Amino acid sequence: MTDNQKLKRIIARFNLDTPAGEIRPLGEGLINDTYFVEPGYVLQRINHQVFRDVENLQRNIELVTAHIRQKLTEAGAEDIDRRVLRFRTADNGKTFIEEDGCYWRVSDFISQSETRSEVTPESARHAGEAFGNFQAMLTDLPETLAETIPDFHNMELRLRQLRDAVKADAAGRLTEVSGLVAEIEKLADEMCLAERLHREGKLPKRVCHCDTKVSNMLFDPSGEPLCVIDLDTVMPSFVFSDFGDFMRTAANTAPEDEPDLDKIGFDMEIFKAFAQGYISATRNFLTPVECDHLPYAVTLFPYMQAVRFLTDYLNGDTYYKTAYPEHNLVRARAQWRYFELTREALPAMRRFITSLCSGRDSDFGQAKI
Ligand code: GN1
Ligand code: MG
Repeated sequence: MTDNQKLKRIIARFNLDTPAGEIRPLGEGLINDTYFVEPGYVLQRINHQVFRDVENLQRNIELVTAHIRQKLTEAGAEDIDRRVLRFRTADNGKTFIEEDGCYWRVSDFISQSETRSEVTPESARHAGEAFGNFQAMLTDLPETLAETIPDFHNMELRLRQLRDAVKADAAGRLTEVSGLVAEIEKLADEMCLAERLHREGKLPKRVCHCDTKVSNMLFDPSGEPLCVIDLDTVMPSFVFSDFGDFMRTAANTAPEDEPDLDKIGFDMEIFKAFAQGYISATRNFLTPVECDHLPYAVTLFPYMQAVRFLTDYLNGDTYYKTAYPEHNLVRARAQWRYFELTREALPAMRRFITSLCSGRDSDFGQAKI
């Protein structure tokens, strides 16, 4: 059976309104395999090496999409089917099936939508509002979500994983990267601030998207953000996840795997625009500690991503899809360069966030921790 016949057999198990037609690869995700199915569905193979608890993964996604749909309906939003994902039920009554040891799901393709790899200040402002609203709509989700990858954005864990990889040196690549490892180690304590604040009871976990890169948002052809996609990592985390990870790709003037480090820059205008949109949507629940540390979040995510890419490089590329042998190292170096630039921008970012937050509502800061 060809791959295509297999995909056809899989999609046939889902309840669709219109029969499935041609199937072709879609997107550039580093984890799952995604296909577009004519006339308008998205078929995805869930990487269950990464997401080990598919049952709870889909439960999270069903709860979150239902809650957002309800909120949008209550708010009288237009075009709701283009603003939140809809997953299809299969012949087993669930939103996923297992076939030959792999897990699959189907959602509706959002009509007249496109992904972008770049934003303008205007679309960054809208994206800030969209991700801010995403968090805001989920602040009163009654159910507790599972951590689909436990401690996903825990910097202490990511550093432990790097240290394990250094110790094992499974792919024999340590010598070549020991300089970068030393640079990372110098800042390790400083970058684990969020975990410390959490232990001290000063920083809450909230429902976050946890993978807010630009390419995980759908835009209308006019450039207006429509819908947040790739919901696998929606789980309790610090708000820093969504703010910092978006800036990791959006305010970077180059792709996350840019080999030419001179092309990498930090775009302060994108930062400002996104921050304005984000804070306008979240000011009623953000605490002062969360707000004050948003600039730190912008540095945290390239730092964390450098650590994660480097760890995978040392482990012999077992986690991320790679296009060539040095790919994870190129990614790690690019993230490190970008991290350095975000650190240089810290004073300017702090000034801007302070000016935004000082114009806050009188009840700002009353949120519970
Ligand atoms: C992965 O799913 P995808 O490709 O958008 C990764 C993110 C990283 C990102 C780097 C589950 O995201 O955490 O930030 O690659 N997702 C997982 O591009 O590890
Ligand atoms: Mg993802």
